[in-house]
Order: sequence, then C-alpha cells, then structure tokens
Amino acid sequence: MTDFSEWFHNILEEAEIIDIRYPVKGMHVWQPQGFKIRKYTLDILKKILDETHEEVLFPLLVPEDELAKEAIHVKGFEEEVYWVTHGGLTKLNKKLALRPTSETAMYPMFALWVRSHSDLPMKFYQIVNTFRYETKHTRPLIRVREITTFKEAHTVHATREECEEQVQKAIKIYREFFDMLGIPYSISKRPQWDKFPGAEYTMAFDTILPDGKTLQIGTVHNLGQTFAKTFDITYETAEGEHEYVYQTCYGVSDRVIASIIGIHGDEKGLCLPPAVAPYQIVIIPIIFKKRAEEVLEFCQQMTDKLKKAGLRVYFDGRDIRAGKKYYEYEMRGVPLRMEIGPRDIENKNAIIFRRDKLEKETISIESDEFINNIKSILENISHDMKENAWNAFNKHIKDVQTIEEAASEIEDNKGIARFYWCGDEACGKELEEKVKVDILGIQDENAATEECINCKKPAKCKTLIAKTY
Ligand code: A5A
Ligand code: MG
Ligand code: ZN
Repeated sequence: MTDFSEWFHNILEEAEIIDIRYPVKGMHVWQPQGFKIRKYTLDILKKILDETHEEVLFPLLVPEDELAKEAIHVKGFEEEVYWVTHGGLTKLNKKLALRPTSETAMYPMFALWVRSHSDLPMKFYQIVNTFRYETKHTRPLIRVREITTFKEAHTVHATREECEEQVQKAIKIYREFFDMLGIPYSISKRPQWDKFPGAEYTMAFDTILPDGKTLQIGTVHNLGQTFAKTFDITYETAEGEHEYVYQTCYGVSDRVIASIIGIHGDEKGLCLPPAVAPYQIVIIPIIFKKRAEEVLEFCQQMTDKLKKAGLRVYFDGRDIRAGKKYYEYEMRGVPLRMEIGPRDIENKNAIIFRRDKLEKETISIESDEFINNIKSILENISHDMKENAWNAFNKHIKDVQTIEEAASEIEDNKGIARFYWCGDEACGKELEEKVKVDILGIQDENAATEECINCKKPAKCKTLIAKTY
C-alpha cells in the first residue's frame, strides 16, 4: 500500500462500506455492506458483554447543568460539544448538549439507582451515537464528529479494589474482542496529561495502521470517586454508613471497523475475518454452453446446504464472466470462494479459493463431511489472518536505547518505539517535541537500574512513542 489514506478512501467507496458524501463534515452514511460488517462486529462484542453486563439506553440530550457539574470533565469536552438551543422557534431555558459521551447523562440516574451495598456492583453498557465537534482533521471511521458506533460500558463498585479489578476485567474483554477480529494491539497507561477528563487513569489499546501511525482503538478508565462525589452517588454499607462508590467506564468506536478494514486489507481490497464478513462464502458457477441448468441447480443446493450448516453464503448466479465476479468478491473481502463447474460435479469436487492467502485448492464434496472441512478452513483463515497481523505489528514495535534510534524507528520502520523513561511530564513533553511524536503510554516494568533515555535521571517505567492519529 503506497498511500494508505487514499487506499482507505477508495475501498470505503468501492466496497460500499460508507458514503462520505453526506453534506455534514465528519458525518457519514452506513451502506448495506458496511452496516453488515458493523452488525457482526457488534454482535461479537455484545455476546461478550452480555455475560457480565446489562444493556441500557439513555437519552441523547444532556442538560447543561448536569454536563457542567464535573468541572474537569466538562473542561475536557467544552470545545467539542454540540448544543441544542431551540425547540422550534422557542429558545430553551436550559441548553441541551448532544452527548459527547454519557457520564453526565447516566450518573445523575445512578445516584437514584444505587441505594445499598447489595445493589453493587452494577455493570451497564449502551451502544449509541455520540457527537464530538473534533477540530483535528476528520477522517471516515477514524475521527468522526458523529461517532455512530460508540459502545460505552459504565460500572459502579463498593470498593477501590473491586474497581481496580474491573479495569483488569475490561482489558480482558477488549483483548478477547480484538483477538476475535485479529486486530493486534499494545496496552499502556496513558500519561497523566492525556488521560480521559475526570479519570484517575486511562488504559489504552493502540493498533498500528499500514501508514505506521497508531490508532487508539479502545480505552478503559478508572474514575475513582471523582464522579461519585460530583453526582452524589452513595451506598449504605452493612453497618449503615453512607459511602461514595467507585466507578469505571470503557469504550470502543467505529475505529474498530476502520482497523478491521485497514489492517487486513491489501492491494486487492478488503480481506474480512470470517467472524464479521457479510458473506463468508461466495459460490460461483462455472458455466459452459452445455449443462448450465445442471450447474446452477447444483450450486443452489450447495448454497442451501451450507446455509443450513449456519454459514453465511451467497450464490452469485448472474450471467456475467466468472473472472469479473472473482475480482468483485476479492475486492469485497469474502473469505472463501467456491467454484463449481460440470466437471467438478462429475468428480464430486469443488475449487476453494482463500482470500487471505490468494490460494486455490480442490476439496472433495462427496460426503457431507466436507461441511466440517469448510468450517475448519474458515477457522484456519481467522487464525492465519490474526497471526499475520500480529507478525506485521510486532515488526513495527522495537525496543530502543537512544533518542536517535527512537527517531529512526519511527521514521524508517514506521511504528512504535519503546524505551526506559523517568515518567516526568516536562521530560515527556520535551521528548514528544524532539522526536515529533506522541507518548502513547507507559508499561510498568522493573526499571530501577535503568536511566531515562532523555534526561538520564533514574527510569521509572518503559514508555511507548509513535506518530498517532
Ligand atoms: N466514556 C468513555 C468510555 C469515553 O468516552 N472514552 S473515550 O473518550 O476514550 O472514547 C472511547 C473510544 O472512542 C476511544 O478509545 C476511541 O477509540 C474512540 N473515539 C474517540 N473519539 C473518536 C472520534 N472522534 N471518532 C471515532 N472514534 C473516537
Ligand atoms: Mg478527543
Ligand atoms: Zn526523563
């Protein structure tokens, strides 16, 4: 991929994922193909979350006074909030914000819901659109002003320890989610100056897109008691005392879909993990003048059989050249293509083409055992795509000893540099300036005997730096 940004825009259009011509900057239209990928991605996430969380749905509009209550939080979002000021021709007494995120919509209600220690923990999530008037360059799915696919989870706990444990549980949930999509990631604690407004600390997942820039694809925030104190969320202990709760929240967005597209795609277009592909298999009849009916009939039966086995299958019986269809489904990223002609029917064979490896093989379709074979090929595809993506990712994350090495890692090798650091804000900002990068975050590591790459003072941790989206 010579120019990722151009490739990305082209594929969104050609594969009919989203239409970016909607006449509001940073807001786009999901088209049927994109919507299906989004749906299957969310199905995976919901399935994981539903085991331990409950789904809710809060209003889009947040009253100005609630939004303004948590001073640090509102400061962090003040430049990004869209306001509703009128109802028809009537000026509203109280302005209403389009949620940039839902803490200030949810937590006044949490204050009513949480009564006693026996109500806790509470774990909720919702999948909604949120609005952020982003001033940085907007990009489809990557930095949008209407985040259409915002999954936010919010949890409430009695103790600091349990809250801390929830942060780890959320990290585990996101690991599982990204693993199922074959998206590689690094996990680090954001520096204090880059944490979520109002959080005690923020843990972030970052992936690397093909241009070498990192993309934050998920965050987990430990909110401590900050919001509990602002919104007066308390519970009664077994001893009858009133205590403030501890809270976490964590979110992912449309960026997950951007990563699926960007990380697995190649020169031929999309390459979709079977878990989220709108169609996992496309069946193409190979038709000659004779026996066309027979082949079409056979392909239809094959389609029904595979569908019955729970697979998402599309039978393309259009009367156009097979080569044209191949090109189209390769571009659309369908994981498996099955080609069936008159000779295959005679020999009880089919040709299978793997989108990820661009390799063909002949499989037997003599007995219905072949369905299990196809399922295991799809599993291999998922496995190989994930491994391939992680190999590429690991090549672009390097431990370095000097600032020069860090700079050349980022310039030439396009990725993340990792090194010892003192943890000091002034030193960190100087580093960001020198190498023209952002500090992604820190990873705790025994650093007692090491020195900071920049100021040479004793190191406290390892840090990751990269060019970021
Ligand atoms: N309430 C918490 C969960 C929250 O809002 N966290 S957050 O601000 O970090 O956003 C969650 C995730 O949304 C981020 O990790 C990032 O992946 C994504 N995100 C943030 N702004 C975005 C934007 N303008 N466009 C697309 N995704 C965005
Ligand atoms: Mg922002
Ligand atoms: Zn330092």
